[in-house]
Amino acid sequence: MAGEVLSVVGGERVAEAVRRTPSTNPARLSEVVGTVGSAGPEVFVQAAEAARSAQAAWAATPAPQRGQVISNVGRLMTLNKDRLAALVTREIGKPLGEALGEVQEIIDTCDFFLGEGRRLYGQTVPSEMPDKQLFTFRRPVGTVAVITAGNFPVAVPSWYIVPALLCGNTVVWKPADYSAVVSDAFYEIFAHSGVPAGVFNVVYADGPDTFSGLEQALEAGLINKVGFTGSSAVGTRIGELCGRHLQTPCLELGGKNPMVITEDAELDLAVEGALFSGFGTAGQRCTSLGSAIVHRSVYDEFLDRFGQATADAAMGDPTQDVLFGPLLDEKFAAGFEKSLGWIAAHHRVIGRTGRVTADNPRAGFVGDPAAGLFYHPTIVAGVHPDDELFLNETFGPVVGVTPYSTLDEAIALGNKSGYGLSSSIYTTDPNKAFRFAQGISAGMVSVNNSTSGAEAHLPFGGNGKSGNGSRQSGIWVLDQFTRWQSMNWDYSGKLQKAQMDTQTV
Ligand code: UN1
Repeated sequence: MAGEVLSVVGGERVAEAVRRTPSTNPARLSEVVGTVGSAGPEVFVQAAEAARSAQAAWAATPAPQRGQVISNVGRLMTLNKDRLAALVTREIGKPLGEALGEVQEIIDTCDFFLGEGRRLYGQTVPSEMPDKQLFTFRRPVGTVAVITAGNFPVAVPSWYIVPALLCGNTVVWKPADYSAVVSDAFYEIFAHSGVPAGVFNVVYADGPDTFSGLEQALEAGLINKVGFTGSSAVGTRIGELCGRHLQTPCLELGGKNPMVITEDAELDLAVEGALFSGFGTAGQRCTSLGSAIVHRSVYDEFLDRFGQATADAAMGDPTQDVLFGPLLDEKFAAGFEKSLGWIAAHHRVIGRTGRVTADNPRAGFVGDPAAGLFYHPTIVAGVHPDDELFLNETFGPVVGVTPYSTLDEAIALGNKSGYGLSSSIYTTDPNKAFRFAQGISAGMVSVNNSTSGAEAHLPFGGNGKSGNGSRQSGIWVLDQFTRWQSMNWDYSGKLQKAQMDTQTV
C-alpha cells in the first residue's frame, strides 16, 4: 500500500480532499495500490496561481540549467526504471515488458530535451534596411495546464511536462485518478531532480472539478496553454473553452486507426503487426488498430491466420510474459462492455468474446481470470464501412476486418471515420506505400509496421477527430511551449521606416 496520494501546490501537499478513492490493481481487484485524495476546483486555481508566481524566476533560469534538471530527471528515471515499471504494471495492468518500454520513453524524451537546453535556437534575419538587424527568440508561453489519461501514465505526461519545463514554463498537471500512485512517483522524481517548488504542481480531481478549475483559471488569466490527451468528446470541450480565451490547446485525442493489407503484403508480418496493434495494451492505446482493411484476394487467408495467431496469443497476468493483461479500471471495463453489447447485436464475432470467466474460459490463460478485468481479444469479420464499429473508437481489444478492392478504395475507407491519428500499410510495393501515405489523412503512417509504437523524437499527433493538428515530441513540440518574439534592432542612428519604397507605411 503506497498510502494516500495528495495534490501538490507550490511544493506543499494539500491535505483536504473532497473525496478519497482507492486505486486498485486491475489484474487483482482485491489489491488496493493506494488511495487518491481528490481536490475541488479551487485547488486547481491555487495550483495555477502557484505556477504563475514561480514562472518568472524559472524562465530567468538559464536554459542549460533547466536542461540539467531534465538530465537529472532522466537519470533518476533510469535508476528507478524497474521499480516504476513494476508500479505501472501493478496499478494499470500493463504487461511488464511494455511498462519498461514506457519508462524508457520518458528517459529518451529527457535525453532529447536536455540538449535542447543548450540550443533553443532563434534566428538572425536580414533587414531590408541598412544598419539594421532582425532576430527571433523563443519565449516561454508562461503557465501550462496538462491533463492526461492513465493508459500511458509515464510516457504521455512526459511529452508535455519535459519540454514545457525545459522551455521555461511552469506546469499544473492533472493526471488520471486510476494511475495516481504512478503519477505520485513521477512527481517525486521531478521534485528530487531540482525542479523548484511551484514550478511543477499536481492536482488530483474528477472530470467536472477539473473542468471547472480550468475554466476559472483561464478566466483569471492564470493559464497560457493547455495540453490534453484523452477522448475526442472531452478534447472538443477543452478546445471550445480554450477558444473562448483565444488559446490554441495541444490536443491528442482518440483514433480509429486503419491498417491496410495489400494483395502483395507479407501476410505473416501483417498478422504479427495486427496482433500487436490490435491487442497489445489490450487495445487501450490511442494508436491501437481499429480496422484491418484487407485486399479481397488475401482476405480469407488473412482472417484465418489472424484468428489463429489471436487464439494462440498469451494473455492474463501482466507480471508474466503476455501480449496483454486487463483493462485499465472498472470505468473502462463498463464502457467496453457497452461496446461489446452493440457489437454482439450487429455482428458475427469470430471465436469467444466478452469477459474471461470460468464459464467463458480462454485456453492458456496465464493466472486467475476471475481476479481481474480480463476480456477476450475480439475479431469482427466483414465490418461494413457504415457500421458504428467501423466509425467509432472502442478502446479495448476489438479489431474489425473489412475487405477492399482497389487502393483508392482502401484509402477512402481509411479516412472514413473522420479520425486521423495513426495508420499503417503492409505492402511489398513501394508505390502503394507512397500513394497510401499521400492519401491518408492521419498524422502518422507506418509502412510494414504496427499502427502503435511511435518513437519519442518524431512528431506525434493527429488530425480531424484525433486532434487539432498540434504535434508533440521532437523539436516540433517547441512550437507548443514557446512563442516567437521578433526583434528589430536599428543601429543607423536615424528613424528608418519599413516598406518605404512601396509607400505603404
Ligand atoms: C496514447 O495511447 O495516448 O505510439 C499514446 C504509441 C505510444 C504512445 C501511445 N508510444 O503507441
